[in-house]
Amino acid sequence: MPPILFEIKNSIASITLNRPEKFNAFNKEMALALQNALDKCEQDDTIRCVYITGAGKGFCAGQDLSEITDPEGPGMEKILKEHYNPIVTKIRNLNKPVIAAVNGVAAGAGANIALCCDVVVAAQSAFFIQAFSKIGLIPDSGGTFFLPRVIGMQKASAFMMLGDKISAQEAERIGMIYKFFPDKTFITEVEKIASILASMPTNGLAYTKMALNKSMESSLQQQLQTEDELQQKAALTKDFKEGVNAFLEKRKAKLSGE
Ligand code: LHQ
Repeated sequence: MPPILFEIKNSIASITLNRPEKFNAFNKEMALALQNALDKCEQDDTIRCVYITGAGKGFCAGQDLSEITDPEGPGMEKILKEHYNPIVTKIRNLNKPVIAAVNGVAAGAGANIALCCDVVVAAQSAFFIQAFSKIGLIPDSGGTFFLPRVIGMQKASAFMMLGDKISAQEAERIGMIYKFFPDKTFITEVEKIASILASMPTNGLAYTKMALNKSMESSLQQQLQTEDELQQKAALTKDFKEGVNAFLEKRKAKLSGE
């Protein structure tokens, strides 16, 4: 069974983590295959939105713990450097929106990879766990960067220390995710959001993402400068011209993503 399923339809790439018998826990093969799929998304200009989901009941249970004790395994010193850090970096640098479609449990690195995506949605029965503390590890995959910024230091540190199970409903309430949807309609709702994003000004969204990336570590003056630079670039896109003309001519804009 391939560790990742990859499909492109109507300008949307879907990436499915595919180790359902292990709740899609990451081993080396799956981590490298996900990196490869993200590279394809970056390189293929026909793709205008990406979503990541899980096969079967879970989204992703984090690191496959049996790989850690495997003498033939990659070894602790390589796992972050070569597996998770490049995944998080590729998602944040991808020049199109990435949706995390959390269909079931998201634990450990699985939770934090979901939380670094641009739009995080979850099925009602899904839940999130910062599972690291239970096995004596620290949260990784960008969790200590994103989670306190998204929900504040207090809840982030409590979740990370206690390893609470956070329901999709609670995650939406505290602003950890964008929305949750009933299980039955979940994939339809994900595809609706993906097709809206795929029909929007792709370059403009990429510049928005760059500005938000910088915002995490900038002063106000630096951020105003970044907005100025990126707005100049956005104003050079075909979609900006078309968007303004369509508004003035009172017609629907034909946005090509260019
Ligand atoms: C699993 C796993 C799993 C293997 C479920 N591995 N089989 C970075 C640096 C370097 C090293 C370490 O890691 C990291 C990053 C990390 O991600 S650390 C955190 C690793 N993840 C965890 O500690 C989560 C462990 N899993 C769980 O706590 C539970 O399985 C969850 C809450 C995900 C689901 O609970 P249940 O719904 O009760 O399902 P289950 O426990 O029965 O799991 C279903 C199957 O999946 C089961 O297999 P089996 O053959 O018994 O049916 C589990 O063994 C397997 N599985 N997670 N991480």
